[in-house]
Amino acid sequence: MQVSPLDCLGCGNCVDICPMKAKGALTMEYLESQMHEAENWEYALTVEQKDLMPRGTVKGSQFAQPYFEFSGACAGCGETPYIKVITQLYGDRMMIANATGCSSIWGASAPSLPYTVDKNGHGPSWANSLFEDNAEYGLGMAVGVRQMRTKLAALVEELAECTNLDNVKEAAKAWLAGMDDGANSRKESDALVAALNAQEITCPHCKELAAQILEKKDYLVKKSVWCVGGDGWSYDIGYGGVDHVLASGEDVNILVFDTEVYSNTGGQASKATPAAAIAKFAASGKRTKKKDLGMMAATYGYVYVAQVAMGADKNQFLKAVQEAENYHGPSLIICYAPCINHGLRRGMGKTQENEKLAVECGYWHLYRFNPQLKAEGKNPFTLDSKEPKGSFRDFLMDQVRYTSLLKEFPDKAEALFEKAEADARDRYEGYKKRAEMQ
Ligand SMILES: Cc1ncc(C[n+]2csc(CCOP(=O)(O)OP(=O)(O)O)c2C)c(N)n1
Repeated sequence: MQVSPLDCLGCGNCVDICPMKAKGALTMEYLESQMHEAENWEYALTVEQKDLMPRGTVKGSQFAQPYFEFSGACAGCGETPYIKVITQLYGDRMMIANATGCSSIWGASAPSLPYTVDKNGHGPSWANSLFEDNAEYGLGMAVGVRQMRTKLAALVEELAECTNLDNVKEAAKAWLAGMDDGANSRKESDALVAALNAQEITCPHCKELAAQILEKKDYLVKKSVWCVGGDGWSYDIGYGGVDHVLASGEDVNILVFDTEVYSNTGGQASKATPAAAIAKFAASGKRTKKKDLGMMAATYGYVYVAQVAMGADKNQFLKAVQEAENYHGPSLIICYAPCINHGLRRGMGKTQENEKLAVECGYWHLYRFNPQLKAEGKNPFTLDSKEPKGSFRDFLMDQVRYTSLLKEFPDKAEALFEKAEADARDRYEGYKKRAEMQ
């Protein structure tokens, strides 16, 4: 692992949460004194990347190449770390539909794009669509890919039956058996392409089939389709589309960066804004409860749902991402994302810690709803948050979006703070009951 000092935004989160912090493994230093690290960075780019540990683990994922680098996000942004890790797991076969919002801006800071490729030229495909139809845009990608792969499967099956070349037959059968297995489909696709290219196929029918398969070879690899965006998109303006895609049953992953406001346009209230928070259009503090998007989606029963906060529990986040991706149906992952709009008193170098505190005091909850467990006769709902401890009020008082309520509307503040805490407690109690159901 190597840091690129010339690209570092200087937020300091890495130092703040480094497990070897006490030993001084990472420290913040002035750039001028770190130019040797820039040389090390150049060298690191020449070293072949290898999976030193299983990629699905917190440590192992960090040895994998990110397909997302040097974004145009604010220093300490709570959104970008989530997508960076997801690209480390699936970047070489990801397709991303991005709703307009901060994520479409840091995701395409023209003229440079943070989504990148590996030495084979593989990387995520990315495009931005409208606020009001981004989930449908991603669904279109998934349906298009499904059509292409269904056609490919028919061609490969026909080839496997017709050919009398053993290695072509074997490669075709292996691909068919594992075509929906994301982790192995690259290997089997490469093997099939190599077999088709290496062999002198003489049978005219097989020749024709091989040509058609090679023409569509980009679709041999199982794709990982992601619709991403903020809470303004998913809870509000694009909600109809999100709901439609979740209901469709298609293999699409929806990732929500929940900053609890419309961040990119300056912090307007959304249905994800909790009671008492000050936001535009809620200048005297939001009066109503935060919408529980996750539980609404869970009512379908066949949608994978998770609520995560990387800074609180990296393992739970990674587990949720892998369960969602492996689930051959719709998935929704809601990520808590601290933002400059929150006015964190301790600064944007503490956003990861802020996620941890949010979960500890019961402001944000971690859970997973996995329909596959239901099929096994188990409770599909797992509550990953512990019983809240620590002061909910202290958590609020560390953020300008709440303290400004106290300053500007002292007569209303107390009741709204109490409501915010009661709302969060209510959610937690509901989750607890759900988790205890047999
Ligand atoms: C239909 C529509 N209304 C308004 C806008 C203007 N707009 C662009 S980005 C944005 C805010 C996005 O907020 P959110 O989805 O929460 O994402 P964040 O910026 O917080 O990541 C708005 C209102 C738009 N693009 N489309």
